[in-house]
Amino acid sequence: MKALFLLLTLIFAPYARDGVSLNGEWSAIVDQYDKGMNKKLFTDAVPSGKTDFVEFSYEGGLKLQVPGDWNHQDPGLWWYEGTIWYARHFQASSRPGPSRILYFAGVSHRCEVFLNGVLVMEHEGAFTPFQADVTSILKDGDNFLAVRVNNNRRKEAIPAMSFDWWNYGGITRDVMLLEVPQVHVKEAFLRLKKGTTDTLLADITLAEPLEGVAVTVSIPELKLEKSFFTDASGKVSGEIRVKRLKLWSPQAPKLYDVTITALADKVTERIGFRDIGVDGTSILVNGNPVFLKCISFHEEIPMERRRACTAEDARMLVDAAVELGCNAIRLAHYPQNEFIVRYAEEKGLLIWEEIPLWQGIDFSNEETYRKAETYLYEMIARDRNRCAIGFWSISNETRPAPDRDAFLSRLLAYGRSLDSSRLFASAFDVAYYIPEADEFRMNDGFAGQLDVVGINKYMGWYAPWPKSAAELRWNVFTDKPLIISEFGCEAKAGVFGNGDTASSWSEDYQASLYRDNLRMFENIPNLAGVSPWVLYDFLSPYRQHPVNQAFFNRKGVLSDKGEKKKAWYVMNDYYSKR
Ligand code: GCB
Repeated sequence: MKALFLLLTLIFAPYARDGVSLNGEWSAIVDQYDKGMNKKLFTDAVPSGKTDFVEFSYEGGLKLQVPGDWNHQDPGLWWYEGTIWYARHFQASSRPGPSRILYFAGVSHRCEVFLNGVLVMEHEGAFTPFQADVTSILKDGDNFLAVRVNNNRRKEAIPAMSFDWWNYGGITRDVMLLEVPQVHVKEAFLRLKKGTTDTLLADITLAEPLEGVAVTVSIPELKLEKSFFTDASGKVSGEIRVKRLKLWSPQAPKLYDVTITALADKVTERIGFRDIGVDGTSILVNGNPVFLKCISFHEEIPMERRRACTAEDARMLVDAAVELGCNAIRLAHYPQNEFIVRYAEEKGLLIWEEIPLWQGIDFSNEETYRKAETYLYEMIARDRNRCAIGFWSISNETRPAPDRDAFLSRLLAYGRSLDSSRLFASAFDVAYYIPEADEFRMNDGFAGQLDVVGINKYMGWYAPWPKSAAELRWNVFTDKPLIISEFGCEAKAGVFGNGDTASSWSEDYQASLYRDNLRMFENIPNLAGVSPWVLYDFLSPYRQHPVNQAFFNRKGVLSDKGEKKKAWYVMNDYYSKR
């Protein structure tokens, strides 16, 4: 069965649209042997006649909250990797006129969506949204929505067979049924024109290819209103001159209400404007050099062992980054939910956002490449109007090889064709100390194509110190801004002493490793920012030490309970002085 309405498109401003939330309690069936298609779990079967019966039934069974991973909702599902069917009824009106768009903000990792027994879409990729126009399938009154969700790891997938975070499954983000005029703003990209401080660029596409339709952009706070007329494909592209525009920056994260009107459609989004670029080895925001005081975190609430999925969760994570003294965050290792991105933008944090192209990717596989393009498209389409995003990162810890180089070069060109207003980056773990040269070097041709190079370097943990930190020199892409995108080590909160012994898992060892690394960073001439790994201890099946880890990667500067480790204070002090 092929999906009927699969569209590689994402509606502009879904959260600002009319519609109903389909969050809440759903019924679920654990389908370990994947029998659900056969058993027609996309219908809400009831026995017909005296001799019929139903085995696989949603009636009286498991209930799961949406949004939310399934793992933390039932002890039996903590380790589950496989298929679970989700289903619910909802009421709708099918009055003629508007289009109905069924929007999923994120399902881990892949799913098929059935409305009233009809397959309306398939999607793969845990961390980006997808949608289908279901106008012709929606019924007046009761509707039955079923989703087959699968979180198996796969060789050709992104990420692939293993990754250092918990393999949460489920409908982990919001589900909405949007109601929009048939001719509506399908896509819009508003941004500051490069090299200017008073000119906006607008690219807007309507859902129908209608020519000559007036599309109006207004920003009431600036008393600005400008109309354009669509071309034969229903698109407008134009420039808007603005007086007294205040630019967004980490110090002053100014956002405006921007309204776009086209025929019966009118939608308002919060949008900010800023320029980001590179000058030699500096990163410039609105022409001013910015040193990234960054931190990474996973989309996880470690105290409750679950995925973060609400606005409140977003505040918890982002506020912790702000308290540490950050002006930037790295959303590791995947696009996190919109609450996180939007709240970080309001707080003035620059964002490094990446697709989960994390180690172990099958670069020789064309199917995998297609998945990477889809991921990149969906990340950029969702977030291109978020001015806080300064960096699109396309990979983490890949090794130079002909198939990898070709894959990433092609992906980078594709990304640049979608957005030329931001910096493209990746994180690498192939910078090494070369004893003969007595310096760190990196031999990776692909990295040279990027605007910003991130280096993950675990000196004192995965790599022993060859000499003292103060003596170590760096010679890595010295013509570009270099970010130390990861460094750190594990420490168990509350364990002290043995500050010179890694296997002590002590806060003292972690703090002294931080001090040494910060000392070494002074010798990186092109250093444009640092991002310790990581904000909170996080769950990962990699982390097996029964006493010290118990499935937590303990590299957090905060423990899984939110306790500040000594390294937190080292970092906070460093950031307060930069
Ligand atoms: C890395 C990865 C990150 C891991 C980290 C670690 O280099 O990018 O995902 O969690 O190391 O703790 O080993």
